[in-house]
Amino acid sequence: MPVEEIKKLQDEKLVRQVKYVYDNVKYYRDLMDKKGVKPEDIKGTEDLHKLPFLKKDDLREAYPYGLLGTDIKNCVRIHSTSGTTGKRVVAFYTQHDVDMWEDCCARAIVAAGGSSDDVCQVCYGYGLFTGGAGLHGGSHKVGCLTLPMSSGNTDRQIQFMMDLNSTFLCCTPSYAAYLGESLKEKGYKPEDNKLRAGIFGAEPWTEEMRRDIEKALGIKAYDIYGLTEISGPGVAFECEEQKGMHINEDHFIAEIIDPETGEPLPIGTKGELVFTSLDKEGFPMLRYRTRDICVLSREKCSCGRTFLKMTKPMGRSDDMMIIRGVNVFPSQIETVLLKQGYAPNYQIILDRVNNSDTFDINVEMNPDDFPDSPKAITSKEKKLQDAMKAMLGINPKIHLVAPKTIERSEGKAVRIIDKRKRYGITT
Ligand code: DLL
Repeated sequence: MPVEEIKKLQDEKLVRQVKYVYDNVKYYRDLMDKKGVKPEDIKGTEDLHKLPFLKKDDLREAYPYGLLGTDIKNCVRIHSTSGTTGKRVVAFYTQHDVDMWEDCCARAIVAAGGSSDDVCQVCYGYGLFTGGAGLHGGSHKVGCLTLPMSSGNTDRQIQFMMDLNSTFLCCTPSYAAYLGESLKEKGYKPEDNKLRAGIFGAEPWTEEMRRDIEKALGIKAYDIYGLTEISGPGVAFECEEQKGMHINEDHFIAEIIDPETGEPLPIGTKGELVFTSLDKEGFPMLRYRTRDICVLSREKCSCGRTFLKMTKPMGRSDDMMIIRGVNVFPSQIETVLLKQGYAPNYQIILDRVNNSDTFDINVEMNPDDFPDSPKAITSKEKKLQDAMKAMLGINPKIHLVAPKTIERSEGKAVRIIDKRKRYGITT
């Protein structure tokens, strides 16, 4: 579609969607009223900046139903991702929303060269996480033979990949790298598998990692971006050019803002990505601040697609970490520590070993609750680890350390030591 037509479509959809949200979502109507904006003030995309932002904190405040755009009986699905504290983000989908989302994922598969001739192995997690369901739905829409593997069980992944001749692989880039290593360990060469392409996202990865994965698996590796609040994977996807991801602009408007001031920035400037969903019914987000930092570009793409492109996220404007594909906030860790009777004196150490993230948390013991035997310490560590697993969904290694041994900083506490930075991983 020519860019002018995309703009016209967005203008029309935006006007309709703002009215829909104003009429149906009291929480957002209150935000608009507070800012003195009425639906009639929004005549097209040039008026977008007049609308208030939505942030992760709003989602927590409105949890669980406060941002629903329609009666709950019209919704057919939920998915969920981490919140900043105990409350997770819960997103609702009508059948129309699921269809639109699956179309977006289907586009990603087609852009990577997929068709109904392909066997698509989906090893993103199935469940509350959007990765499995999204790529699964997209794969069906394309007509691929879909292998709903979910994550883990590497031996079975490899057996099915080889026996059922998988041609497409959908998983996190770190799991793709791990599969590559595991295949090698089992004595397979890259040319022994039938894989042609992989669609990898949900966590930051680098061009070096892309080359490694392509070499190890003998495939083309494509990036895919998305977030639960806006639907899930497929908000943006890479094409054959493998240089930036096309944003599905018929469904989402992308803006870049200054993360400090909230002011919109021109295309080509680095800043925080903000999305407006144009036709979602269940969980319609207007000007949702993703906290992902990137650059947008309208340069002509050799694939012929006219959709705006985004670079890989280059970092975040908040303290969210992505560990083994799972979003983790330090505030969640603090919530657990306080509930378990610890002071919030802790340090998170992240590293990457054999393409897999390691996640350690050093926690200071309380001076008045100092276990006197190694066995008692181990048992306390285990208890804390279980509580962390319940909150975060992944297992950190807990190390209880003596009181006052974690270095105090004069300014902001240094809570996160991310050694993955040396591999270019920025969140
Ligand atoms: O991670 C959706 C997804 C699933 C995307 C499968 C791609 C593939 P959330 O759990 O809500 O949703 O996490 C969203 O993950 O704001 C980014 O910070 C990060 N992220 C997602 N895709 C990429 C990517 C899914 N390709 C958050 N590169 C987003 C870097 C990514 N970071």
